[in-house]
Amino acid sequence: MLKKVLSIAGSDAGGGAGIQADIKTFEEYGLFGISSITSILTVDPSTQSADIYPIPRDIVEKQLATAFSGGALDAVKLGLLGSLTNIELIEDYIVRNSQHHLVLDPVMAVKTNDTVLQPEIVSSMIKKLIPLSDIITPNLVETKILANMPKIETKQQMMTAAENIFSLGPKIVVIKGGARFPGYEALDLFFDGRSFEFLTGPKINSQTNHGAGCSFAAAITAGIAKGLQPLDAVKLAKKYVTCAIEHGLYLNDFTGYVWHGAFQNAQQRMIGEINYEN
Ligand code: PXL
Repeated sequence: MLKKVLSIAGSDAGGGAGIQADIKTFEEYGLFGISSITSILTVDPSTQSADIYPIPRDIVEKQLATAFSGGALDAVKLGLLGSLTNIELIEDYIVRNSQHHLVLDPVMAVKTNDTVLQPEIVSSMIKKLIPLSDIITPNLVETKILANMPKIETKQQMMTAAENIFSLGPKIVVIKGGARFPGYEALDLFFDGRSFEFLTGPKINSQTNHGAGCSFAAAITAGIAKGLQPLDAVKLAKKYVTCAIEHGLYLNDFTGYVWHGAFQNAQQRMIGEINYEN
């Protein structure tokens, strides 16, 4: 049966990250994607600085009521949350619907500028949402903040960070070291409280990586919805996102997006005939 997966996140006006990345990824995995938009993120074409416009509370609430109107979903992914009131609403809907299969991508910064966009929401996320999450997927910037560590440059530091974040209450920690981690490989770490598993992949010589973090977490969520074991979901997500980076595209001279259609050979859909009679 077709499974339903919800993304509660920001809308990326450029189309490659956020809600757009999530819905495209869910579709590629053969799932029905649903969205609750918490905020809209725009990037100024001349300065490349990002602005976040939170969606008013009552509109977020109405979206959540719509999305959860049939009860719990097969999986839910959380991304950019936008405001403190959004966090409270989301916690309420997750708890009231006994929603499991919750993947939290603790978005704090975007690639255009690595400064934390909304510091006030970090402590609320730690208190209210991290303990509810099955999998949390911080990137290196977010990992340093959540683990309270000034730098993460070695595998040992990454493991210590995973333990620190695990102690905040999620069932599984996946650190997206990715291409930012020093060395020749794109290195991620999976930790379920018992054992550590490093996932390695090639560092791709491509700048088309905007949206990679969102798409990786969305693919993990999709894998979980499909019934994969968490580690298998993470391994498949890494293949999916590596392919999406390799086949990315430029929105403009500065922003190179991952392409979500690459893993399932969407090229064939672009050139194929559409049968209007079906
Ligand atoms: O990749 C982080 C991110 C999350 N959410 C939204 C974004 C971005 C990056 O651009 O636009 C909405």
